[in-house]
Amino acid sequence: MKVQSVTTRLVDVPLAHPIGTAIHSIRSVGCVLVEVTSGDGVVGQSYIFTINGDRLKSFDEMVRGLADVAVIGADPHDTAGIWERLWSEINPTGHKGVTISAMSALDVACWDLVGRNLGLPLHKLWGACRASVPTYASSGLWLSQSLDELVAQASAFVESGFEAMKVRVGSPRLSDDVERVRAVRDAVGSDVELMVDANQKFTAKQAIRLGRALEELNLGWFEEPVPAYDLQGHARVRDALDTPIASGETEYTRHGMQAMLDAGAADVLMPDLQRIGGYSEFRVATSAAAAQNTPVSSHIFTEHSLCLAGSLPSCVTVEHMDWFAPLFNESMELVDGNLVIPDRPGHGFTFNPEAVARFAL
Ligand code: SMN
Ligand code: MG
Repeated sequence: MKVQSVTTRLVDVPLAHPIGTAIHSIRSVGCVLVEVTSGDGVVGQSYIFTINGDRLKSFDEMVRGLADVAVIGADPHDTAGIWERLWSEINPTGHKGVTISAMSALDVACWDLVGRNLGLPLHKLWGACRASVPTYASSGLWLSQSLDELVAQASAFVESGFEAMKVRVGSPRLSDDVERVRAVRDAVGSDVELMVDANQKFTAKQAIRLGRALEELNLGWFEEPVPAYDLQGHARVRDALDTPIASGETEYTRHGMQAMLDAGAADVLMPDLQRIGGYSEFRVATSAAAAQNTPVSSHIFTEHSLCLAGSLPSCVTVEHMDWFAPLFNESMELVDGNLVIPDRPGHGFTFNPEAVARFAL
């Protein structure tokens, strides 16, 4: 089997409401949708995105350029060979950023094609370990929301079946963050798992101070307390608190994850499918983390991360983000606070042509 074509389409999917974290203002997610088609007409799909569609064309250009180098004409089952060829190709440009995102898109689409060609869900192809995975609500509880909005949304998440959720912190005043997280804890009760995400806002000292003030609220984790590059700062915060530290969404490839492991930066690593380098590299990085008894939790890309969670025992939870759901024919299924790993071939999600046309750029 050979890949005959790789096509891309650009879309911009608006969020229901503009939202803000400590470092982002997000109105929409601009996506490069990628379709890899074999000579006999089997298709694999993937996407990568930029916030508000900023500089999306550079991602498109990189996907198409790298597809020419190593995917068109290749056997799509040769995912490891394609990955190695591209890793070598991007050496002069760099092993982080747009290059890796484009490699991720190609890797995920090739794997989807392989699964669909064999008629197997990817978690079964890789060796399944579970039929569903714990998740936490993440499409909400933003820093840009008022206290009343936070409380209402937290209650709505519980009503819709979530048993865990994440609150963004990073307010200018520490006391405001504490008040906001406490209000959510009071609204949902002690049985719901609560996490916080500072999106790299703090210095290590500030993060320790906030982490201590939040310790009594029994958080599942404190995410990205300090800038992503500050691995020593992560480790200092981690040593100072009982609350687990989660981080890694901003890191690239096995090498980024290994640096975090070496620094003792986090209790939970959070590979992001686009930044880690696709399914192949996500699986490598997760194995390295598991060897150091460090679990992972996938960052956004919920639909496309379910097959990973279904085949990686050390993936303890997946982040539930609904931003990309309008693009797909299939919906994610929440049962008893867990997301069902789809038993459809490939990753199990296909682009809805009407939605793609509606959001086309
Ligand atoms: C986040 C996700 C996606 C875009 C911006 C911020 C956040 C998270 O850090 O982990 O959900
Ligand atoms: Mg985060």
